Amino acid sequence: MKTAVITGVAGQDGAYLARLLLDKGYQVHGTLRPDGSTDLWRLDSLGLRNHPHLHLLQHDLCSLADSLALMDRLQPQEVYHLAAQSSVAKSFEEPHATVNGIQQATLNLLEAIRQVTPTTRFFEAGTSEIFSHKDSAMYNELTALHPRSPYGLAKLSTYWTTVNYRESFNVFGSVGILFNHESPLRDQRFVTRKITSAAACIAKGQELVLELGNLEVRRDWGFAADYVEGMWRILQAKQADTFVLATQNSQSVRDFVRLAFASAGIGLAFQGCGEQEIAVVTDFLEGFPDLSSNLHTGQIVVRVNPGFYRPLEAGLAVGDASKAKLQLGWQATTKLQQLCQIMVEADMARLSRK
Ligand code: NAP
Ligand code: F7E
Repeated sequence: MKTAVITGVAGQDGAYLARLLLDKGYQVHGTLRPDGSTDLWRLDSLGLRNHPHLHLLQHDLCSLADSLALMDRLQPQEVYHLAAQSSVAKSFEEPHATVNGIQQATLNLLEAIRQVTPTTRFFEAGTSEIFSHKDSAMYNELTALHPRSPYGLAKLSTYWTTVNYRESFNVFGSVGILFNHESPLRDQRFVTRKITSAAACIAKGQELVLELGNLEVRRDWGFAADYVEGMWRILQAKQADTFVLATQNSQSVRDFVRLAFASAGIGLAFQGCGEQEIAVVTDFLEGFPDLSSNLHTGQIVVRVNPGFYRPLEAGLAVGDASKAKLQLGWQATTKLQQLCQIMVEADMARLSRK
């Protein structure tokens, strides 16, 4: 039976990865914040909190001593380092804490592996935010790096730290350059879940206007459950390496809004442009419960709020995951429309349970 550590096990990816590894027969040790403030709702919703092979422990990622002790006690074969302040928007508000926290955590874990368990395989959750996102090219493992947010800057540093420990110290350190991946377990501060939860509330008759920032930006959005499979495959490879995980398709935030509301049975039309843009209800789609008593055609359900604009926007993101397909046999299988449907249905079900 293999032993794995997942840092940030209570996050979106942590929960899905824990389920994957437990299903594969691993003993999983999942780290939580040291102050006991972590909400375990995602582990609960996957029915994992009391799994006999899932062991939760508080861990201070900023302490090298804690990471040394962790490796010494558990002697894990694999470490999946997922814990991070993962919001790009928040990183513009708290650049120092974001950069410092992300850099220290990766360095401490790699140093603990180097000193204590040098054969442990290490996965670093890298990000497409290390790319500039300024042109229309597809981004792959060879693309020049140019982060445009404090979060991207921090992850650029952890990318190079992992590569450096691989090259200098022969640690099996691999990086997944992960494009956006979403799910019903996504926090609502991220735009997809913000949209799907609002679409569900509006369909249920709540009077709400969804306020969003830039509707033009395009993202390569996949399903988190597909991406954790990619993380596991990255650590099963013969050699440590770097892999892009992406769907190879991009859609705009506006497209995502349309798909999400359609998944709730609501047809929309966008009107106006820039800060004046709004979306109104045009019709109710067939195959859904009658929504006409909850909302009416012409009702404004989306408007732009420039307060959600970012100081610097990573405008376009499309990943080229052909290396992962060729070498790992991995590809994203869930289409965006399917993903929207999964997320909206989960949000509707949550509202029905309240
Ligand atoms: P997430 O849902 O925000 O989960 C992050 C986890 O890290 C949470 O459990 C959080 O704990 C924990 N954490 C945050 N700051 C911490 C700290 N200072 N000390 C200890 N724990 C801390 O993020 P995710 O979507 O699962 O992403 C997993 C990893 O992949 C992250 O490193 C992220 O940067 C990276 N990534 C994600 C995406 C994506 O689209 N999802 C794309 C590229 C890269 P609390 O629950 O207590 O806050
Ligand atoms: O924004 C735009 C916003 O916050 C997506 C993280 O997992 O993926 C994620 O970072 C886009 C941005 O994710 C709103 O300007 C418009 O262009 O959902 P997001 P993100 O910044 O792409 C990367 C790959 C990671 O590594 C990160 O960890 O949507 N947008 N209006 C909005 N975004 C938010 N949050 N809220 C809005 O109202």
